[in-house]
Amino acid sequence: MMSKFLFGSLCALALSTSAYAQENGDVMVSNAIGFLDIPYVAHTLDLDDDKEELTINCDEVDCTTLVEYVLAMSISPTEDGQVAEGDFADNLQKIRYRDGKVDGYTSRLHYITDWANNGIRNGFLEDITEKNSPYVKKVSVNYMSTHPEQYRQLAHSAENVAKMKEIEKNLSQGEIHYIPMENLPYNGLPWIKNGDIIAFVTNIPGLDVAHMGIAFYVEGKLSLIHASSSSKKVVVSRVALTQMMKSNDKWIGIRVLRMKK
Ligand code: 2YP
Repeated sequence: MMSKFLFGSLCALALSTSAYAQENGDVMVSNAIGFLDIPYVAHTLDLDDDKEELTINCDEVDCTTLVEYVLAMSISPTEDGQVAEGDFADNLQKIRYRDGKVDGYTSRLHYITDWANNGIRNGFLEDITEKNSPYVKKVSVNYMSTHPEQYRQLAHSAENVAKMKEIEKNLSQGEIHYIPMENLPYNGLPWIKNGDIIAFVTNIPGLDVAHMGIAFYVEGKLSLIHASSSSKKVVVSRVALTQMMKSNDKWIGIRVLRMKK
């Protein structure tokens, strides 16, 4: 497995602390808390535009890489309080790449619909929303192929753009269950648990999800541990999730995914 280990100090530390929590959700929350105050840095996976490799950089995260590192730590087996580096990397590769295979830029799961489908197909995620919400939304994604200038590996590669178009076409056949913002009570819903993965469904044309984080109840209200581009670091949201959503007109609802071990 070709991989670039930027195995920051934090990965190592977090790998040694995740064992003490019991429930899956607790493991997710305890690993996420280990990232608090870590700087928000976008595009940490796009440093090298001609070689796609597994990159591990727990010292600079965006909303998606934070969730990926926390999930990879949480589904990895532990032995007397330690998660083995190799297991972490193997699981991260399964989470980030289609069926765990690194095969160029487009094998990375860029759209969260693709990322979620992959996790469900490979048995480490379940879609909790599907079981609890009747609201569905058609998937319609073309953001990356229509904004290639925003992606280094697309801006200069007609081949990659063509591959992304194919992926977008396949993803746009489906629909997803979600909870519209107006149906999400202030304190959350009883079936959303600590440690669940929250994906913010968006009305941005051609995009499915615009942000991600980890559910965390603070004094009984559903909040979020997330890599915040406005706070420029990983934080626990100061306000409830519903309040966060009211302040962003690009977010129209949420999907809830749960890790399965
Ligand atoms: C993803 O964006 C990228 C992946 O290419 C990248 O932009 C897209 C469709 N995918 O590998 C991954 C990790 O860097 O990020 C995320 C982005 O959220 C940012 C990172 C954030 O809020 O911190 C995922 O897609 C999750 O929500 C969207 C959002 N992208 C855009 O809004 C264009």
